[in-house]
Amino acid sequence: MKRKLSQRLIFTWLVAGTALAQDPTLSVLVAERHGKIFSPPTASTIALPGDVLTLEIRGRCWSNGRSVLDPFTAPSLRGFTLQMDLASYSSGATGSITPVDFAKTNSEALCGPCGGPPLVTCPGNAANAYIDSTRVDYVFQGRAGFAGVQTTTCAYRFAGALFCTPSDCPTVMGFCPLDDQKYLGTIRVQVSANARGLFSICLDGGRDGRGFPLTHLLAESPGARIEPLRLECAAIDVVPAACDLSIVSAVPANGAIDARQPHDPFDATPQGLQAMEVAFSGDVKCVTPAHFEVSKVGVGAAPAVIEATPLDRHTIRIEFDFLLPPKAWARVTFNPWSGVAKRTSTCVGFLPGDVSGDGAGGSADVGSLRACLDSPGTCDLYQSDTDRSGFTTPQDIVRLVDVLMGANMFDPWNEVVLPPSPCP
Ligand SMILES: [Ca+2]
Ligand SMILES: [Ca+2]
Repeated sequence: MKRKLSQRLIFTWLVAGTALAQDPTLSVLVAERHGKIFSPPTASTIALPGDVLTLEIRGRCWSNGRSVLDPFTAPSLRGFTLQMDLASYSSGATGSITPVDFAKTNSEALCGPCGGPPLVTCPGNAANAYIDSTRVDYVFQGRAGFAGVQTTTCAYRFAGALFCTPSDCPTVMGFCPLDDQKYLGTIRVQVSANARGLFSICLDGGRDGRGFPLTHLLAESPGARIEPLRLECAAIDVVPAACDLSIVSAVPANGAIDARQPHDPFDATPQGLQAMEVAFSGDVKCVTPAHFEVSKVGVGAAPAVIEATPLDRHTIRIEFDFLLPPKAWARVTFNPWSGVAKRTSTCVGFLPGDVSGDGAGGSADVGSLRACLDSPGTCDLYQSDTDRSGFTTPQDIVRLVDVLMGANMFDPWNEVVLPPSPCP
């Protein structure tokens, strides 16, 4: 192993000084997204539901399994067969990224089940998967050959071959490292409306029923496969559609501290906020749970927003996947996906006993609760309804003292403090 490495290093130094050991590589790259052209194409991008992306298959470093491309002995490339990995179309969290018009052109009714032989009624999808052999960077550009795409199977298959004899086949078809990629094919895909998460769109590295690799390169002598191959996928992170709103207010209000009991006196089952209302600067119909991010200052994990239900034109009720934990701030951020600068947040804290909302529980809060009782309507329930009965009554004063002193099953919350609110 050591000797092999030193041979590589010497050879690398002799050939180019910068060449890196690399297997022949086929990549799926994003060349265009929603009208934005990437030059050069990129290995990763974000996309919105409904986006149409142009993907290109490119190759580099034909070296017949040699660790470094040798321009004197590298085989010429005689042909290629590439097959898209059908499973990668649904590799995100939900939804799919499929060839444009996939449902119309490759429906089971027209084409038969995926994996089976295509029916004669299958129209295929030549408009959205093709090889442009006139491109100057096409791997066989300017040479007599064949280029075609079979789209009547669900996993589209690209193929190219040169009409040449070993003596006049091109001898060197690419250099390492990355600066001489050759184009092999194009596929246009569409992100489904319900797609979310990170998709990895790939060529199929598997083998057919006879053990033949579904994606392979052929060297000059027919049937001589160039192996091993490296397959690189396009990473497409599907985020929610842009929703250009900002948070205007919330219930509980930004900076509010829930002062109620964290559980019943004789039952440790946690109690707390699992929902809040958020008002926005505009119509909330574009808001989804995926637009919210929750971070937390204090103990325990941060919850996630799992429901977003419009209450009226401007207000959403959001629900968390678990109760906001005590002795912590939860920062709820709305991400409109139209620029980091446009994010807005609201924070809510949970400190049992802190009726005054100053971030510390103590005997002064008993006085605050008395003031709430003396002047009905001046305090919110999250401050004054210590026992979570739905009303503020003298019983809440008794419960507040229990919470602060640590009576029954309560931890003592007297003199517990919260850090400052993470929201401005
Ligand atoms: Ca207080
Ligand atoms: Ca009460």
